[in-house]
Amino acid sequence: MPGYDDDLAVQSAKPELAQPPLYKVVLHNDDYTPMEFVVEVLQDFFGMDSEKAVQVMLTVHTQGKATCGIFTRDIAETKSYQVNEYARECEHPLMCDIEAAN
Ligand code: TYC
Repeated sequence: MPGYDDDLAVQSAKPELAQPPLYKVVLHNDDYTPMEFVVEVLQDFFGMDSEKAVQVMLTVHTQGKATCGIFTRDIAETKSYQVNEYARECEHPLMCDIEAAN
């Protein structure tokens, strides 16, 4: 079959691409940030619908922290930075950071 050997050669020469390391963006509880503000942050920065945002906010409130999303390092760092900047701008002590996911 014309091209058959060539296709095989291309396939077996294809290098395995390593997956990039992933990082969790983690939100921490505090006693002062209003629940509504946290829900707004989860919707605006992590694209959650209101039901999911309330669920994650309540997990942080009751468990102390929760994961908001899992991203490559650059994106996780940027999200965490933007959340912290926005919280400070609004004068809330809300804290976001990142943790290795794997
Ligand atoms: N514990 C806060 C309160 O009772 C609510 C809160 C939830 C704060 C999640 C931070 O990441 C947080 N108002």
